[in-house]
Amino acid sequence: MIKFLHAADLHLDAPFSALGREQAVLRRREQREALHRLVEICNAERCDLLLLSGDVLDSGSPWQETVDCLRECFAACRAEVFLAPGNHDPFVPGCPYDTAEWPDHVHIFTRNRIDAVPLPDLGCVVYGAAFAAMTCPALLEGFRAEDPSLFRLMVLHGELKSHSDYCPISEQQIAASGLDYLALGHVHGFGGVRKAGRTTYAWPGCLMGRGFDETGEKGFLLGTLDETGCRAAFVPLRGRKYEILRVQAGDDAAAAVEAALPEAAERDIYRIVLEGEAEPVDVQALQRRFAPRFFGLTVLDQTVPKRELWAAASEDTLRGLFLRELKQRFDAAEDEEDRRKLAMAARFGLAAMEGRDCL
Ligand SMILES: [Mn+2]
Repeated sequence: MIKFLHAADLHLDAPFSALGREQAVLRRREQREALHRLVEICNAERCDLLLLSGDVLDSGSPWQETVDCLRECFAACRAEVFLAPGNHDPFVPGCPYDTAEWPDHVHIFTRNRIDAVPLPDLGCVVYGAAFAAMTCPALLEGFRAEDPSLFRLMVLHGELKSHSDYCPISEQQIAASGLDYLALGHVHGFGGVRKAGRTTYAWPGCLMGRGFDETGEKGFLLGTLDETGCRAAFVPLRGRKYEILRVQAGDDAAAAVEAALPEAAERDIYRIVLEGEAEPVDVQALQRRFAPRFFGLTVLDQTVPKRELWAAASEDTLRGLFLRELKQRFDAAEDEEDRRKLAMAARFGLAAMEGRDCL
């Protein structure tokens, strides 16, 4: 049996430009820590292979301490390490993959054609290729792994599209590949463990969120390969998350936010979007009040001014007639609860007549 850990799109040394300078420095350090954790897990799980499907570095000119960290982590990894450079970290002369010294059990693909690294002791062969520039042609086209006596894996950066500058891949190519497992990178959201023909394939998504287009839990895949087939499952890394929280601001935005706050978000980076018809919102005050509850917080005001509910009651229209009818009942209502229901009926009715969402 072969056991593998598959991760991609670490984007080490990403600029994190949406955060302040100190927080961006901290986030970059956390990225390196995430790499350490990944290798610790790989060792603890006794994986045979660490498969890294590109964009491990965010650019071709990372900080030296990041290259050192990568080398140390790889040196500490007891699995055979395979790295297929992607569009952010293509293998070009002079890049860190080219110039740094890597331990013998680290295999970095260097060409934009598929190469094979047989590992007879493990009974497997690992194929892979590199982006040799920011773009890459369709490398899987026409590929077929032939040796039935070995488990066949591939590490590749690319996307499932018919036309793309980023190594376009089709399900037909995957099904015809003869591979047992195809470890892909480039797509930043985990899209499930999939199958084409008898080949299992997956994008684990990026290892850490870097912005509000990368929300939710991030992680990697742990998998096994044996005579009965390939099994793989997503494992969250439990790093900081990016989340977007939408709140109906209403009459008291602070109270509405308070009520909508998640249990524990001190580690996470949130965007709170205030919505709906509301009293004017003091964004600065909300920002000051709630910022300490998060690692990072941005409050956005997307509310619309509250309408005077009965303003159109005097109109000689269906809307006017509807509002006059409800207003009479509202004025005659005995208690607050009835008045609340009648006001809500008026809001819903107005929204329906004007083709708006009711909130
Ligand atoms: Mn990427």
